[in-house]
Amino acid sequence: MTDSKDPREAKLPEKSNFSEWYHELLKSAEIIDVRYPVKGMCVWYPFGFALRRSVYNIIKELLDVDHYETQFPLLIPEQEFMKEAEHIKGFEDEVYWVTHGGTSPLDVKLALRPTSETAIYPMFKLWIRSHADLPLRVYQIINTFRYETKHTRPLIRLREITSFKEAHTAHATWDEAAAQVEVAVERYAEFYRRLAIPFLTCKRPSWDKFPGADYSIALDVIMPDGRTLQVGTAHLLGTNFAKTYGITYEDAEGEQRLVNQSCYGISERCIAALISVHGDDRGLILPWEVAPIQVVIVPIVFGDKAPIIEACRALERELSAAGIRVKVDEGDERPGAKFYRWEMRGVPIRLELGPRDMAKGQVVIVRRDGAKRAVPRDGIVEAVIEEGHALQEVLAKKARASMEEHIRLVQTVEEAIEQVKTGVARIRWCGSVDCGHQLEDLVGANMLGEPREEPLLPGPCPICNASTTGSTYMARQY
Ligand code: P5A
Ligand code: ZN
Repeated sequence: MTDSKDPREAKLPEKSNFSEWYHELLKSAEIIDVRYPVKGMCVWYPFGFALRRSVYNIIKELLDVDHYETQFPLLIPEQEFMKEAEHIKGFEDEVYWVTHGGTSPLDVKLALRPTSETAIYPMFKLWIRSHADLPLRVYQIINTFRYETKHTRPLIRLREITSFKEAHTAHATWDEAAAQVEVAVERYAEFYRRLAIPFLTCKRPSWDKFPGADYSIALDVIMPDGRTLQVGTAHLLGTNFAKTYGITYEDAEGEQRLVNQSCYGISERCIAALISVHGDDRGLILPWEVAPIQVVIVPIVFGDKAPIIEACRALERELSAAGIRVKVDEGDERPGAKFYRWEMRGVPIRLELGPRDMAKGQVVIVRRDGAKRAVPRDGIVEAVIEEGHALQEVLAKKARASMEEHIRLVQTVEEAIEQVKTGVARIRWCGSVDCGHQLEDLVGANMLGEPREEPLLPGPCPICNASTTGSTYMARQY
């Protein structure tokens, strides 16, 4: 699939060398091909796309309960795009414009959606008539385009976001829209729990909220180098867009009222987080639920090949019948080369079967984190599923421990400067915009916002000295 290069020759840098490890792994594990000749635009390898599919199936499953899936056009007419002032300010430098049809200039310039509020809300105006139409919840999984000027990175900062899952909702009241934001955060939390990825949840400071929102809640994952990756956001839009687009409903008393809205989004950054949080020096480690291949069977051949291969195929049939995504590697390479290849791709479980195992009526089961045991051939399906779920636990625990190691409560700006070199600092903050900006400047890191968990005892804001229980996370962000 890659160049004709033997995968054994591609040496994965150690994970402690995170950036190089990440880029090499995307290639060696066949997730993303970065050689497409447009900056910030990448190609999914089939294996990467299979992973994307299983990950996005979880999001769909979580949203399909009470959202409608839909699809809106990629192009947005200039006059619609230009209606909401805050929104335009936030996005105008990032928009690609279509200006021509063939050689003729277009009468109306068309924006390539950087996100779809301005495509969807004019239609919401047509769809929503009365309180009976509310709440309305839709989502789509589509590509969006942002002319990012910061350094682009595969899966992390793209100019074509290929897998933008955006949800948009409309409600009768502000409180209901705010409650929907909480529901969104909880669905995303569940999504990341299923990927065994721990995260921080913060309300972003006012200067970092989504353009056009009243407030924004973000989920951040701490990457192995201590920088954070924003892997999802939920925004309370209130009536800001409803006013601009005239989205009203008739209430029970026959009055026309503005709807209150929320929106929330996730991109392929969730795959970047999955790869980065769980992977090791040997490659990917994929949680059982999302691994495109869950089990690989490697025949250990001594002497007569045929009976071993036949036994491996029987094993494959049995596992496959139980709904497990399994594959026998019948290739001619030595087992070591096969181990290497499937470890790189993060296959959660490897089964080894040789003549000696057959004689003993057993199979050797090796989990991707290294745990190894022999199990009776008869109970193999149960054992495999048990180990698959055990791996999930191991990954979740390891990831949580690593996240906690990366967070430290600090008292002073100096300590914060030290801490953000390798992780996330939690520091007191009185909540004033002025102190916030000064903290960002002095520490040289971004403010993620107020942690939602346990508040602190009162102490001085490091900038203005006012006593406060308020605090914020600070980190260098991707
Ligand atoms: C919410 C969905 C929005 O666009 N409108 C509809 C709202 N929010 S957002 O925060 O701007 O984007 C949602 C999430 O998308 C990821 N993201 C990106 N991923 C890859 N490359 C990019 N250039 C990029 N920009 C944003 C982030 O995870 C963000 O939280
Ligand atoms: Zn202060």
